[in-house]
Amino acid sequence: MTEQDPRATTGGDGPGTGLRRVLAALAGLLAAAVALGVAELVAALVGPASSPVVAVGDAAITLTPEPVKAFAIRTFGENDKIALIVGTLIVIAIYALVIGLVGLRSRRLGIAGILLFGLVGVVAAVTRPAGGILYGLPALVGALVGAGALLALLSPLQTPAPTSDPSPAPTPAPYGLAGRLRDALGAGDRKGAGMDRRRFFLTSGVAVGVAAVAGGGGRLLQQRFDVAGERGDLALPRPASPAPALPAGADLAPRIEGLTPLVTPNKDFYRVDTAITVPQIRPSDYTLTLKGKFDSPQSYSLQDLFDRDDIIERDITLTCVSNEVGGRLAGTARWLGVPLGAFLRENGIGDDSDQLVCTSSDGMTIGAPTRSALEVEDAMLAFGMNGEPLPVEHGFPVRMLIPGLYGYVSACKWITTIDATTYDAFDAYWVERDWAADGPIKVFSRIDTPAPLRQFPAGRRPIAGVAWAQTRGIARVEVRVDDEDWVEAELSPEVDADLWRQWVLPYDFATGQHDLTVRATSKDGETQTEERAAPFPNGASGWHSVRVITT
Ligand SMILES: Nc1nc2c(c(=O)[nH]1)N[C@H]1C(S)=C(S)[C@@H](COP(=O)(O)O)O[C@H]1N2
Ligand SMILES: [Mo]
Repeated sequence: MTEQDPRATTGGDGPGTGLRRVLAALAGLLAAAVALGVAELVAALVGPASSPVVAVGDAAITLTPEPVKAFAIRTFGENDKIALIVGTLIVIAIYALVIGLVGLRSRRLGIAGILLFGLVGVVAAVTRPAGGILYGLPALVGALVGAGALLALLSPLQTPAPTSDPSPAPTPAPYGLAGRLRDALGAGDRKGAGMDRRRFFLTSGVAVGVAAVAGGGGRLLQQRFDVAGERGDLALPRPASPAPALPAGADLAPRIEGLTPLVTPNKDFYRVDTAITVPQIRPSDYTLTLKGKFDSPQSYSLQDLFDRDDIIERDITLTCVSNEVGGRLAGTARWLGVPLGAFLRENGIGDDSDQLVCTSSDGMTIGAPTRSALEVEDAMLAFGMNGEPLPVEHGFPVRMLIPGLYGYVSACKWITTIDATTYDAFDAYWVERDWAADGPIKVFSRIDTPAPLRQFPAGRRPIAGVAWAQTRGIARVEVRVDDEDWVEAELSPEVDADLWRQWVLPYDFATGQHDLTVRATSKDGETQTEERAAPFPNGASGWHSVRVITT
């Protein structure tokens, strides 16, 4: 901003100088911060999912076209939700700057802008599948307080300061911090500009304080919804049918650096879902409700499920349809739960149901084929994962698992309802977005080591990775280096057809650049196709290849 007499360019109350505009934009930003902070505080009363930032982000996920979503998952991976929140905040910040500028010209328009912003938050929150009318409260209260903050901040920009002292001496002491700030920013541009900078900065300070205390306090209070404590106190039942012991040497990973371990620790297990705030369900509040085509639909508490005498424990590999060739959206765990087929039969499921619509506490719907639920061995309603209650992000307290199907049609987390219905009657969430209604997994293999574009000295080193074809099992994995013949790799001992298998092939690397390619064959004789397909709409296909350089 160039120094000039502000009175030369504005007539006092007009939209004014560059500085006035900068401060007005700042006022918009601060008003938005106050609105969001207050909304977080109110959300602490209503529930974390009612926070407007979360609700808007959540609505954005629902409304975003699949290709954009796929791009986001590709680009940000499991940080996609953080990216979304940051993106939402950036959009809000830009909007807020504009609101401040608009507010300088017309307060009414500025207020309308903030209320519109609140309305978007209200609509997003109220229309969340798990939301009710109360969910609109945080955005509403936030917007009202934010509008007040905008008025309070704009007012000093449009009223001259009371001119008691015509030549303010730069004596810091009596002014305090605000005074010094004013002096620093106001050098050469005196009170006559028609604004009261001192009052603006004081009000700004208050706004920052309110935003920080309400926002920070709100986030803190929202933690009272956390169920980590209850989860920690939960004792899992013992399985009537424990997982078969792993054969000696079942896991090749300790021998081979960079190879995926046979069992994935919970903290490393991939996570894919649409939940920005992870649903928090108290074990004592949990009910699983059956509806639709059952003889006499019932409800079950967590204790009812724990008390059963047919609990199974199984090692199962779970994979995601969004996994790219070479991707890592797959994991293996030891799951504990109720055998699904027995449970459904005992409740008299009708043979006219071909789809189980599973609903989670946050309103997600996952449509699983009834037939697989009944017939696939080891399909279950799981409540234990690697010896612990399900981690909250992985569906606490109960989720479904059906080996051989991608998670989006089988693995409903935070499951609260199973509706025995038909494909004709209902399209579940992903199917509505044109993903395939059927989700059998494809035969898949991946090179874990050497990593792509690694440079290493020529000589012998293992090429290794994992391969899977759940329910069918892996019969063979072959590796090709450059244009040489396919060579069969050594497989880890087969534990169960529902588990992935590790494979390894020691290879003598000559100096130069090499392309390594892998392909797997299932026990029923299907060799992975070379034909590349993107994950949409029914899972990626194609051989995984990596290029390495030896020196
Ligand atoms: N409630 C709910 N369940 C869900 C999803 C979801 O978005 N919401 N995503 C599904 C998808 S696409 C996959 S691949 C698996 C992932 O399970 P994980 O996060 O435990 O690995 O959960 C499935 N269950
Ligand atoms: Mo998935």
